[in-house]
Amino acid sequence: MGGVAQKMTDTVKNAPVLGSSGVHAVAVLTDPSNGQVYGHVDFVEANDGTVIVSGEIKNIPDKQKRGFHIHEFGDTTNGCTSAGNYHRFLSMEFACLYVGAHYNPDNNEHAGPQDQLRHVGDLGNIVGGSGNVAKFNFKDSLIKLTGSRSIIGRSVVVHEKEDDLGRGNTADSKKTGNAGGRMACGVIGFKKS
Ligand SMILES: [Cu+2]
Ligand SMILES: [Zn+2]
Repeated sequence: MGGVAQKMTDTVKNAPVLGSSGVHAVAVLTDPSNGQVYGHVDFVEANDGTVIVSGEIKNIPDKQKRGFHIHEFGDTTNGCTSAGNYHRFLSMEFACLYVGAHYNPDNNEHAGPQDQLRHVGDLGNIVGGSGNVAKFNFKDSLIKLTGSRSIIGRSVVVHEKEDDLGRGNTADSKKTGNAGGRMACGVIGFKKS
């Protein structure tokens, strides 16, 4: 056996282990306003129902943390942001019109990924590493790629500051984690397996 058939066998052998749903998703993150922070995030549903989140984001300074969330909407009509000064002039409610606030189907307060009660979209922080690249690979048990709570069609946002995980003792801490503006975002779509 050789040629195409052999290649296909090799492809199957080397394929990642599919989860219960077999659904893979990806978000390609950019910042339409300056393009400095960019990268991609992959999502794979594992057999135990958790979702493996992996990827890399460029231009996150070494050892610095940046808020990392699933936001409610996948509408990047007006960028992420913060695009220019657009959102800085508007109240929080208006800023939520496009990619929206953190995905929060249970109406909980903002918290960290390890907390029992949190926004579903609260994935905490990513951390810059060597070459100012944030690389990550972790599991989350609240986000889903199938069913009524699927995150497909929503967006991933990287913020300008560290997410305080709801522990900042300010009103905003329990809403946004005081993570500041939005540096990059991308819509979560189906990925070819
Ligand atoms: Cu966010
Ligand atoms: Zn949140």
